[in-house]
Amino acid sequence: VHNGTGNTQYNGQVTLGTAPSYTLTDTTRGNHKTYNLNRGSSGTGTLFSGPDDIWGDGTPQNAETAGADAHYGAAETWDYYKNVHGRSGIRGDGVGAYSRVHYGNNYVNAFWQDSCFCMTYGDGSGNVKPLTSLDVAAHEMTHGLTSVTAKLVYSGESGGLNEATSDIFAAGVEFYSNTTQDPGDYLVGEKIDINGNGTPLRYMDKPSKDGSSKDYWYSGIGNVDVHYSSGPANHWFYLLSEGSGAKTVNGVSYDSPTSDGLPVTGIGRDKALQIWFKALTTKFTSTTNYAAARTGTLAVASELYGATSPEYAAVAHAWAGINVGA
Ligand code: ASN
Ligand code: ZN
Repeated sequence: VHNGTGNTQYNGQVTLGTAPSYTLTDTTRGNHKTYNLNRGSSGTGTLFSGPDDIWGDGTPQNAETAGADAHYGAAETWDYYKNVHGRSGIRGDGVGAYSRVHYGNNYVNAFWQDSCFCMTYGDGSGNVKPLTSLDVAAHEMTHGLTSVTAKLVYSGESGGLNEATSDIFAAGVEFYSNTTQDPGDYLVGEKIDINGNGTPLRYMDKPSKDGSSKDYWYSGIGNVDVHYSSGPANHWFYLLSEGSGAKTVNGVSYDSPTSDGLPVTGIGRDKALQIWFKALTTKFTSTTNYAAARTGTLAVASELYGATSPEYAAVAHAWAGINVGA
């Protein structure tokens, strides 16, 4: 075991797993490694290595900085799943994945691939920052989790639920990590300035604030891009966690509506995350749609808290609030 110092762009100074002397290899988290593609777009490039065990300087001009952020994001996501949900690694087998940074030129995205069991980050372009923020890392790594558990097909309603799963646990990881530089929130990608005006990529309290995502389920929602059909499920998670109406959390103001105008009382984020995790890993299948997600989460709420519990009622009310079910 060896730990070095990362000077990240998004989370300040952090501790990174850096064994053996010295590479970005996290021996306490399944040997998760972080590679430098150096603008390439295939293979692994080179494993980050260096003589001083100090990684990056907090600026994107230093090539190690993105490596430090990605390595940290993978570590926090690993710790979240292990400590909050009792799952060791994406497959639950204690084995790490790997990360690749500096993918291509001016690439404004990040992605997970089942084929390499790895995640990859672009550097952004113009004023768009590197895609290595914590919530983006957790989002991508969670695609790995979904693909080895529910295997939600990445199109139609199941695709929207797949995307929402990544956004939901991205929020979970960000609240778990909760650094002063990047406190937990119900926004996705707020650090990378992908729109160039300081707004996040997605909002969970009222998804339509991004201009494209849907707030509520409707019969044709399976026809929109999965990053927009995720909206109702993200909204469900927010309603279940925090309840409807206006609320400020960690300094961010939210105002969450419901499709029927009826109020929803939240049960807290921790319970909402437990419910979604158990539904994902024990109820959902590749073809789960919104109606089936409602059924699955209600079954989980019944198992965890009982069918007459306030938690069960809140799950039902949150689904009703996004126009799913009775
Ligand atoms: N960053 C995107 C995502 O994880 C890449 C994609 O469209 N799959 O959703
Ligand atoms: Zn995604």
